[in-house]
Amino acid sequence: MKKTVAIAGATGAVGQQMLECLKERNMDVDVKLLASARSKGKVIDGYVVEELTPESFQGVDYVLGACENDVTKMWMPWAMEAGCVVVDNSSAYRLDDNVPLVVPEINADDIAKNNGIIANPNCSTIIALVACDALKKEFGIRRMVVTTMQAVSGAGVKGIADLENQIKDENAPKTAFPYQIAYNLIPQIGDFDELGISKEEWKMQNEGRKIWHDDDLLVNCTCVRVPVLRSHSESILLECDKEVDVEKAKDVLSNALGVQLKDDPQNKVYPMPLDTTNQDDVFVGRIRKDLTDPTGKTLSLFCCGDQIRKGAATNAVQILEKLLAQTEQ
Ligand code: 2RA
Repeated sequence: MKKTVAIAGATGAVGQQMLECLKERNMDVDVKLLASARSKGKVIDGYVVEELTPESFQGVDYVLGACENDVTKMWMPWAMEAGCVVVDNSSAYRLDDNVPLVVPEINADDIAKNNGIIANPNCSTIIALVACDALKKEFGIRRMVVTTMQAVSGAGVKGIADLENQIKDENAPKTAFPYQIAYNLIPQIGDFDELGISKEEWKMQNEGRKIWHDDDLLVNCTCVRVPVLRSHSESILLECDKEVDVEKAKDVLSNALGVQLKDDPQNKVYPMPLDTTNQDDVFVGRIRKDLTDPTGKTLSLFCCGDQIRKGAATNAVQILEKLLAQTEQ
C-alpha cells in the first residue's frame, strides 16, 4: 500500500526542497502539501497546497516538518494523534531524550529508537559532522574549534530576498538580519546568552554529542552570517586523540559517505560554496596538520555543504527513505 507523506511548511525554502528531493529520488509515495491559510490553493510543482489544520494528518503516514519551532509545536500533537511518524527539521525536539537526532551517514541505527518523532540536526551541525565523521573514526576527536560562514538561505526565503534586494539597493529592507548583509558579515546567528555564546553556536556541541554518542565532545563555535545564497562553509580545527596524518586523513575522507574530497591547493582545488550549491555532498579540503601543536594531534580543514539540501531537506528525506525501507522488511 502506497504511503502518504505530508510536507508541513511546504512553501518555505526547505519545504520546497523536500518536495524536489522526493521527486528526484523517485520515492513511490503520495504527497500532501500543508502550509498556513495564506498559502492555501497555491500550486507547487503540480501539487495544491492545503491549509494545515488539526484534521490535515488523517490518512497521513509520514510528515516532513519544515516549520519554525512554534508552528511545529502547534501541529505536532495533531500528527501524533493521527499516528504519523514525523521527521522534524525544527530545533524543537532535537535534544529531547525520547527523540533520535539523526544524520543517516553517521547514526542511522538511532532511527529505530523513535517514538513517532525523529529530529533533523541543525544545518551547520550536519555539514560539520559529515565532514569529520571519518576522521573521528580514524583519529578520535576530543575538541573542535569551528567558524561557520552561513548562507542567507539559513534564514529562509526572507534571508535570500534580503541579500538579493540589498545588492540592488543598499537601502532595501532588512527583514531577516539586524544589519545589511550585502557586502557585510554578521557575527550573530540566534540570541546570545549571558556568556556571549549564541543559540546557533551551542547547537554544534549539544547536537554533536548526541549524534556521535560522545558526551565528552568539546566544541568552540563561532557562527557568522555571510552574503552567500545557499551553501554553508566551515573552517574546522580538530584536536584528536591520536597523532594525525594528512595522507591518511585524505584517504579516509575519499571513501567517506556523503563526502567529496576537494584538496589540491597547489592547483587551486578546494571546497567553495558555489560548487556545493544544489547538490547533496559535503566537500572537504584544505586539509593540513596544525604546525603550532607540538603533539601532532591537530588537523585543520575547510568544508562546504548546501544548507537547504544536505543541511536540511535531503537529510530529512534520507531519514524518510530509511523509515520506508524498514516498513518493507
Ligand atoms: C541558519 N542554521 O543558518 C540556521 C537555521 N537554518 O539560520
